[in-house]
Amino acid sequence: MSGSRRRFIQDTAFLGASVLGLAEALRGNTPENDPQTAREMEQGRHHSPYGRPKKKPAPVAPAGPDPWLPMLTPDLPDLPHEMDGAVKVFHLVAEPVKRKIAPFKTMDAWGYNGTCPGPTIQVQQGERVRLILENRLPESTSIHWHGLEVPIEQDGVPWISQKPIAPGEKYSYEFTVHQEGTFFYHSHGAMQEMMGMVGFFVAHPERAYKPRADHDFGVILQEWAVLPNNSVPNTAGMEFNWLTFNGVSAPAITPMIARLGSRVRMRIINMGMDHHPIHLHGNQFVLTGTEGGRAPESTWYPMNTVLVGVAQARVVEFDAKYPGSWMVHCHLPHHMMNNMMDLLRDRAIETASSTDAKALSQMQTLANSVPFEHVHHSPIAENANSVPGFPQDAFMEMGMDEAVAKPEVHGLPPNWSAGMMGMMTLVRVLPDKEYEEMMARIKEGKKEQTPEHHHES
Ligand SMILES: [Cu+2]
Repeated sequence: MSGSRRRFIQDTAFLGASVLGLAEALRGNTPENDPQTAREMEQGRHHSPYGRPKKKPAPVAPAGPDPWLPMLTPDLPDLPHEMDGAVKVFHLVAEPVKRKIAPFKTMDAWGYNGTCPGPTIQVQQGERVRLILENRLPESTSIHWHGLEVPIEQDGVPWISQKPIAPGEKYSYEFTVHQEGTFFYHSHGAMQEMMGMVGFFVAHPERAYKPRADHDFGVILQEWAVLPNNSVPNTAGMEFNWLTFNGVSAPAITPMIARLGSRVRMRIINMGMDHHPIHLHGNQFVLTGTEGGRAPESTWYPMNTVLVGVAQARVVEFDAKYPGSWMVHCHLPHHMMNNMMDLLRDRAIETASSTDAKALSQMQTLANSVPFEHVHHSPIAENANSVPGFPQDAFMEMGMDEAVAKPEVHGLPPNWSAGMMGMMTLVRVLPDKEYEEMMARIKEGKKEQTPEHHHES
């Protein structure tokens, strides 16, 4: 870069900072009473519109990073860590995993540390991390830190930045997280990705985002092609019949619980073959971040459907002003169903000849294999079979409240589960008293539960 060009860029940066400084002064937010700005000034990163300050600003105690609000990933655990000096050390185990995605469907997927997707990693901007990967898969693997700016030798691409990690081997990644935002970790093998090898890597900001959120939830979008009577996803298939949030299909997905009047953040990441328009009922949200970090507030505008493309992260926030159990779901019609292929099979062969009795017996057959006693579906007309196009949604909905019961669904109306399939969950906005009761119920429920653990070996 030529000297004059560099100077031009410096001057431009100077001008930008000056305008910013002026705006701050006009708002009464002078650099002197803003500790962060004062510190920046001390470090020479901030330029006053009136030149350098005459007297040095009063020394500011080195403020530590802000405390952060942990993100909750429904139906997935967090990955614990230990400290080695100032380094946060995480242990990841890549391995085959049995994942129960619905009361009547368990998949043989691949994941990390007994879950699929893998456990959530949470760190704070500025921290140094060491991530030790043990490969218990029958083939080589590696981990890519999606969106993180790491040295090339930490990038996790086999043969380009490292040797593949052979079965039985361990490999250590180490880097400093200088960014904030919503990132992923995932295998860099395409088929391994489709077997489920992905997880959240959240870097909380050194300085808290404004406005602060009271709840922070994470959702991983995945899709699976599982042929009838199979448990292993067809990773080359494009006909997806199981759609999951955090590795579970509705109605088995655990609802998100928020306090009325709070600010709710949702981080959604997508590891699949399709883009998913994620829609929130009854509220507007703003897009506050992407896979690249926080978006400036000047870019926020109201919306209620956010398209989460493959490999993208979308972070939205809203004020929970309205009590109720509000749906959050992918709006692609075929992504609001479970095991679509199987259910459509009969109808494809016998168009418009399904009877109520036949449908009930089919549903009961399935119900018998899972722990619930009754099947419920919406009423149909007496002449239903004489109407071209019938059935459409009839017989697709199946209540299974008992099979998916958990504290977070307490108080939902009977047969609530019949209306929920595929990529679909609820944000339950509860007034103070109900919220407190719910939290107590969840705490109690956690105590009763024996931890679910599915190690293959
Ligand atoms: Cu979708």
